Amino acid sequence: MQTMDPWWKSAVVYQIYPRSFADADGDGVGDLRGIIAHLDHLAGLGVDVIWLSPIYPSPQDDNGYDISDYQDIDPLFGDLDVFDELLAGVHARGMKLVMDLVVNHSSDEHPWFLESRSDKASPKRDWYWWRPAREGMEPGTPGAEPTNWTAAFGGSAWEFDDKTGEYYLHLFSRKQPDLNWENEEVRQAVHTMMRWWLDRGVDGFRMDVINLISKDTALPDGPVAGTAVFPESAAGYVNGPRVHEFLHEMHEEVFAGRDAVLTVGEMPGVTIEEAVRFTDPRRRELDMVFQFDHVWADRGDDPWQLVPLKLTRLKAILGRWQAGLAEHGWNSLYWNNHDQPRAVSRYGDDSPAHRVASAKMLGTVLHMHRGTPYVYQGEELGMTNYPFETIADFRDIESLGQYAEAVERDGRSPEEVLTVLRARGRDNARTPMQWDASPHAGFTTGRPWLAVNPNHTRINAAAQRDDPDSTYHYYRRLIALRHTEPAVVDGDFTMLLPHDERLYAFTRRLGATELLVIGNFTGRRVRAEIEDAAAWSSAELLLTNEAAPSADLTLAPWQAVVYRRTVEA
Ligand code: TEU
Repeated sequence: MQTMDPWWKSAVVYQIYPRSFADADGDGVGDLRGIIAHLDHLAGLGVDVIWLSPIYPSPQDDNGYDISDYQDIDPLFGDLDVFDELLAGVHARGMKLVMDLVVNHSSDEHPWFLESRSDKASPKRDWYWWRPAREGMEPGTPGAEPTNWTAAFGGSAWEFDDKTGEYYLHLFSRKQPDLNWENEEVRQAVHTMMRWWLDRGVDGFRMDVINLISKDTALPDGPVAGTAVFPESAAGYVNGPRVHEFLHEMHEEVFAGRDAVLTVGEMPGVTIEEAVRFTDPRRRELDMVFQFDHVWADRGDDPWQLVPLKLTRLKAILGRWQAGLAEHGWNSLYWNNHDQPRAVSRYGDDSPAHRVASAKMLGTVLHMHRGTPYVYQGEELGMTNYPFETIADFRDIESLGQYAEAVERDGRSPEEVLTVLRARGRDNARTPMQWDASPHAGFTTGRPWLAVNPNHTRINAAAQRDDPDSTYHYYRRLIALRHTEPAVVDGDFTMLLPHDERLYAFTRRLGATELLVIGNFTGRRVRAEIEDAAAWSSAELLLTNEAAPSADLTLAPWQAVVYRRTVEA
């Protein structure tokens, strides 16, 4: 069937975290030549788009999410010539390349901020958020910050600057001052920079925390979050008053006439209603957004308490997003990224008995939803969380900041805090890619910046490429299914068994084609009590990670099945 769909509806995106992907020059940090050397791994997997986490010049306070020059490459990763080579290599293999756009904030070492900070009368003063101390308070003393907002990595979101006696706003680290999007010159500078990258040949942008760019200019105090964990409903800057206007303007200024690009906005705290507005094509803002509801579903009121994730909760959340964006807009689908623990360790079972089956099951369930799936590097190998022992094993500014606050300031026990960081910390996703069984997993010949997971001797790309039953080859088939079966792309979504704590089941329907997808989220055999079970069990089995189920649709531990049948139109 011929559809008018944009190309990215049938695409699969692969996220590379360059620092941890492959190191070609032996300094222990991944680089662009390392990526070039492994492009065939990605082409072989069949992905359509590669998204690169930031590679721009940066003091690396937050691993590149603090940018000091938007139009160059950090020497750590290469230079613009190597970048052009990478881009050509990606395009030659029929794939596209999407850059990370981090413009809610810059680095405090960006020339814009240096100028802004230098003088209250600087022409760039207003490019950032400068404010005096709270009225009647002594500048620089505790409680004198202009608002009670907390930064995502700990402490106040306001940093006092001696030089001019005022505070600047930073929703993340103090080395990531927030840009002032109210200022038209800021917006124009960002648009110009974006056009420069598109003219160079890049195929789109993943936009970092883009729903935080519009602040309520009254800067009201917010509900006190009380912790370093990003406050979900923070007043004043989440989905702020002008965010739609700014993104529409960006669309007109940057993307008009460039139909082949992909735009995806990362949006902590976005609601379904807002997401529809951001992604309804008639509004000309973004193609899709990353929402956080499902990755925050195991977060309690007390951030140092691990809340077990109920499958019914996960299904309710993702089912709501499927229904909410069914008519207008489009979903991004992801289990993990560079900020989240490894999917198989969080939602599956990473023990030797069940790791492979549960990794494949998770991939199946995610990719069969309606939306554009994102694969995070190593997910296609079933890579797991890392066995962190002490806080000294972590490098992430967020984990270190949270630990300092919880243990040193609030007096929590180190073990209590470490238990949560082991399960949820961002460094789980950032350990080096496991290419082979050699020392340092083939990631580097030097000393890796973050330890390689000791399980790389068992879990690595080389072994999986040679094994047709591997997670890697299963992902290949899964990705191919999206490219060949239109119902995966365009079919309606209907959730089944919403109250079942063991099975994730749904159908997809397009014209006369109906797909049934079931994932067993347990290590036990479970019978799927769905209508038509017997009929379905004799339908065409498009994909499964285990032997075909019996006629009563009893699934093996962590089994996934995708059936297809033709129904009366
Ligand atoms: O993340 C924004 C965000 O809200 C979370 O994913 C964040 O990591 C949070 O602290 C999780 O607990 C984006 C980037 O993906 C992240 O790597 C950056 O650190 C952050 O923005 C700042 O640029």
